[in-house]
Amino acid sequence: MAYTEENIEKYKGASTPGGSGGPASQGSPEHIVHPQQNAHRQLIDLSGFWWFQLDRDNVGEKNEWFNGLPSARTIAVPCSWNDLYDDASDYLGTAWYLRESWIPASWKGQRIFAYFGSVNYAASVWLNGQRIGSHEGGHLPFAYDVTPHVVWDSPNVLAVSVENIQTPTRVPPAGRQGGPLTSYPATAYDFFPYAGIQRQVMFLAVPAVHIEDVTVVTAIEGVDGVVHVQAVASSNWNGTGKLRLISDSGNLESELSFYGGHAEATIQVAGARFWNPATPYLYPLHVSLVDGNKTIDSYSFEIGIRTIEVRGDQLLLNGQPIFLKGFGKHEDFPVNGRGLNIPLVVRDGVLLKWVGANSYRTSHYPYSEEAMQLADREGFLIIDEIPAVGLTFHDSPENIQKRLSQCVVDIDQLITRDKNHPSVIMWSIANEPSAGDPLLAFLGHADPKAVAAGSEFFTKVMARARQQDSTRPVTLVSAQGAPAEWLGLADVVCINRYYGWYALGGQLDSVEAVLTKELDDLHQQLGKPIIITECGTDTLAGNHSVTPEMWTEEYQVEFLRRYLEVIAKRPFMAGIHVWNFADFKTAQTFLRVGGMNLKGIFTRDRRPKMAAHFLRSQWTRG
Ligand code: GCB
Repeated sequence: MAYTEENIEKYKGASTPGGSGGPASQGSPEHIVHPQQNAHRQLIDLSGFWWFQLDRDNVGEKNEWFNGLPSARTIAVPCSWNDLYDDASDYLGTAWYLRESWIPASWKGQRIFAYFGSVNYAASVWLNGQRIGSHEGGHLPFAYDVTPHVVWDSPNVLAVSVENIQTPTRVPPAGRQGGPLTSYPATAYDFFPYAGIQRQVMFLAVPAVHIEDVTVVTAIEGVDGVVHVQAVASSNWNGTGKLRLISDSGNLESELSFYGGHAEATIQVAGARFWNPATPYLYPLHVSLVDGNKTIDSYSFEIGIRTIEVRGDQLLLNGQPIFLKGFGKHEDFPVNGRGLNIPLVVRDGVLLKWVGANSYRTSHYPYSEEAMQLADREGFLIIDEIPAVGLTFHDSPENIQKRLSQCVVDIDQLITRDKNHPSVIMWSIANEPSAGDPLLAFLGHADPKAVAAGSEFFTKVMARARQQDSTRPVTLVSAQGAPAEWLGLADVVCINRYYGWYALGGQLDSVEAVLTKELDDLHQQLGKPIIITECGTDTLAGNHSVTPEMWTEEYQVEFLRRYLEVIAKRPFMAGIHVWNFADFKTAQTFLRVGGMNLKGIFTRDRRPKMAAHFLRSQWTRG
């Protein structure tokens, strides 16, 4: 069978297991594996200058700005718009992006996708004046099959309208409006609402019948590794394929027989090298589709053979207890904002190693795929989080239901994107939801109705996560005062604690007793591993005192010393993530000097505070 331009017609509208339906399913994104260039796949990276215009009056669509912007400025992609233009810095609304690109004639006969790594928050896409579709939710990739809309004799005009209004039905939801605690811009979370096309945009060409998805699950049998692979080919493909894993002792191969687009195979790796933070060994894996004796598509990536599980009150990596040393982080840097910053991904990896960390959480949204690839290579253990920060349960059931639907979409898309990364050891379905009024909930006065609504909500999202991936623990990161019902739903209990800062500020001598009691009670009650996923103090670099005082570098060190001491004595503690790896930008409030959260152990430009040296002394010992 030949896969020519004519044949593509046949596949239009074919229902495929990855949820795609070919160009007929216009409007809904299609699943596509992470873009790569090889003998069968091509890509055009559209990073660089685009045209840009704010649409304060929402007239762009009516005035067909998708064909050309009336008063365009230059913008960089990928990048957040906020730090580039002063009039866009606090902007919450719609903005338009547009650029032209030739698509080579050699791509005729293939399926062509427009791919977006992350657009925050809602995106609508036009190609050559045709509306292609819309996507909601920042931080996760989406792609459209644009094959029928491509033009070959002139440049293609790609336009994207991006909109980042904070509303109660989105994830994260809008924050408190009005009153002394309102931030500017008003958000429900403590990081800056950076927006725009924040990761790469690409045109991709893949064969008409192509590899649509691959899922790898690994197991350990004694000294051997077991690699189970499920592959999905588009268009309900019936045919054959090949699996090849490159090992020290040569290539390990297996045939794939596709039936209705599905195939699976298992490869045994004798005397395998298991992936772990000290030796993050990766095996190249090649998947291909074969028609007769011709390879029609191939896809390659690296895998790690490892297991992760919770047994009793222990978190086990490859059957051995593991302790997470690391941080909550942010994707945040001056000028780029939350835009993909590959040099920063590498530099942060170097600093994480330097300080002796083996782990971080993608607080409070999925990070770039480059960050995940680096974590695989460097051996970082990742708690991978959807953007569900600041969920509330005291508004209408309709609002709660809409947020639930978005969380389910987010967890599906996150697991689809990150399931093959050995570095990802846990899914986090939320950060600090509040059971009623956040301040009252923090003080332990939860609203019982909100607690019940939250339990129902989290049970559903967790069930979805476990259904999509039964190989990793699922967690929910809780604030101080969170109801025990919520903590009990997680496989690993993840708690954020600020004794010595938001509570008991300045009173470090009281921290040990309070923290000890709380951890021991929680352990007794739940019998699960516990991780402190946040603890920290705002610290102005260069601010010092003889005895530890709040905001000084000495205070940050002493605070961390107390936490490490309490945790070291408790074998059920599975880790500590200091808040935060680096100072980061947030909205303006009276709580945040210069619009910055200063809890970093590094400054925003990655200079170490005393606490970084202290942690290094603790985490690189023996
Ligand atoms: C938290 C939040 C985090 C904040 C942090 C803080 O509990 O999870 O997003 O940035 O506290 O510094 O207040």
